[in-house]
Amino acid sequence: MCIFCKIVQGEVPSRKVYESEQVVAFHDITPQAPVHIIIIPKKHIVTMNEVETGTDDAVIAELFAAARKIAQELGIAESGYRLVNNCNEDSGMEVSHLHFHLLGGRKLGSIVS
Ligand code: IU
Repeated sequence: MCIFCKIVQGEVPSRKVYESEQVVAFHDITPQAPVHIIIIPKKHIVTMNEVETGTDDAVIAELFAAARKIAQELGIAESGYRLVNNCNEDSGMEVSHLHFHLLGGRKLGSIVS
């Protein structure tokens, strides 16, 4: 089982900020900004490439809805934030379970490096 699936199952501890039937969000263990939240589907989808149009539409929509809600709750909706998805090797993806990084709480630098 992958590390994020273990977080979903509660086998690995995490600081959750959001949970529903299909989605979990938690504080990143190595935050890159004052707010750094990881938002994931509970279903093990490996990357964006494996998202199935139709089947996964509802869960993908909920990932975005969760990001909006968390941004509001953590007070970064108006100041601004970035939602990042890494896919495969060139992006630097480390955990092979679809996830979005919600980053904010400071002025963010270049989107690429
Ligand atoms: P990436 O997009 O796969 O590179 O990002 C994975 C992120 O997951 C990274 O920022 C890690 O710090 C974070 N993370 C975590 O929050 N908890 C964990 O147990 C593990 C990674 I492993």
